[in-house]
Amino acid sequence: MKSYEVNFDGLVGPTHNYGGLSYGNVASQSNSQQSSNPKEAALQGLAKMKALMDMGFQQGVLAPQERPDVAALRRLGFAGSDAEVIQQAAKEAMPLLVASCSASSMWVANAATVSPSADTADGRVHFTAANLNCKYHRSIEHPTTSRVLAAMFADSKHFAHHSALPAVAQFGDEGAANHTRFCRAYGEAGVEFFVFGRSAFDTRYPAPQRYPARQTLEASRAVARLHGLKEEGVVYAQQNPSVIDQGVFHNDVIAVGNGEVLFYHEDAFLETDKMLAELTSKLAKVGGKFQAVCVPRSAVTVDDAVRSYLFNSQLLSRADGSMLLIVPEECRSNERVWQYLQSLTGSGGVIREVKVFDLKQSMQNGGGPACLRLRVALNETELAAVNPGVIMTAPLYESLTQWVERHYRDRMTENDLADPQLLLECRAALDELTQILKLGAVYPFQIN
Ligand code: SUG
Repeated sequence: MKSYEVNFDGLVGPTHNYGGLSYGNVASQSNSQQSSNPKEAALQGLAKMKALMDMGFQQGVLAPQERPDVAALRRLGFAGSDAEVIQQAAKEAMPLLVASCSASSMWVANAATVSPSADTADGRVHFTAANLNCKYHRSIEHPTTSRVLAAMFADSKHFAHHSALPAVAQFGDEGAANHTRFCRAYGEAGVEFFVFGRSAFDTRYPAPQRYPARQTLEASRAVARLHGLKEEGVVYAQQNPSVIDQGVFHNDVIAVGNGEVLFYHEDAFLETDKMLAELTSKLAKVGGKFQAVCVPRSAVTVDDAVRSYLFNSQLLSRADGSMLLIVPEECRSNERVWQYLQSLTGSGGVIREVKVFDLKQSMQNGGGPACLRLRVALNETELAAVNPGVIMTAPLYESLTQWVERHYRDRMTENDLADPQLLLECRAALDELTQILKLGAVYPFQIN
């Protein structure tokens, strides 16, 4: 049976703004308070989805969330009408209003961890929503994420959904940003690679000193258990704490894998040789030939990687077996990175082509091409069971583009977030979106 990797991209929500909310994420911190352009952000994301679809890849779309999250503000004690809740928060606790307005759900690599049916004990595709509990503004995403995923992958014969892990730092889980899967073909059993930043219970593991390690080993193990993965089909590795301290807040900022290939920076992991040997032998047991493409620090420094997001690229398999790298514009403007990419594609290795996309609006908050997509490997039958409303087509691209043009503002600052009118605009837009994507009622304002 045919199988595919389907990339579901997060549609940027109408409140996209630079809130400076993510300590440890250099771009988020350094662009704090700048004015943003939600319309441009959404159109940049849609252009990438359309381009990948036009190249023949399977592409889907994941809806944004209801923001401002008035219900979350009410849980923090703000009361009155919706407008009063927003105004009171703006007056008394602006950072909380900003957090409740974040469009951070666009980075759907953090929405969930997904295990394809070929790896799981019950032969279904498993999803665990990420609790994202390291940052308040992200910790409020998972209830809606779960409803949206359930509306997209509704058929329980093929799809199993797990709610987020316990909402404590010891089970900090950031989803697919710290998870990659190696395989010979998407429909065959593979090796799932979980990368953690620290252990919550075992003090023998080192931890970063400056910035938080968002993913714990215990969370990764829990997800593997929930999904029914076999020990011989899983590899755990620890992120090098020193790269976390240099701004690598997720592993997908320093490594990306696809098929039999891991593309990574020399400094990305601890005990790299042991990890590579385990990946090689476990992939060999399912008939695959693991291939490591290591970028030496002499060619690209960790700082270059963090600034350019070279590794936050999408590594895609082409029909002839070679691979294509989708990188952000920032890679082209970094001379060393661009030079490295030229030598990589010219070297006769598996990665043959690089395509550049302008995703500046998202990049300025630390989200590159790979952050914007959730990969779901599906066989033909499973793909046919996905809600067809969320699969990208030329007409869907047209209607989403027009929807953005109709509803989005082209400038957003803190003052705009304090405007109660924004809430009404967003709800009107999202209500229409759920009809376009045929999701049913998924937002708090639609179900309460
Ligand atoms: O969690 N930025 C996100 C970026 C997530 C990128 N995702 C992956 N690497 N997969 C984060 O730090 C910034 C929001 C703000 O500051 O307004 C933010 O949440």
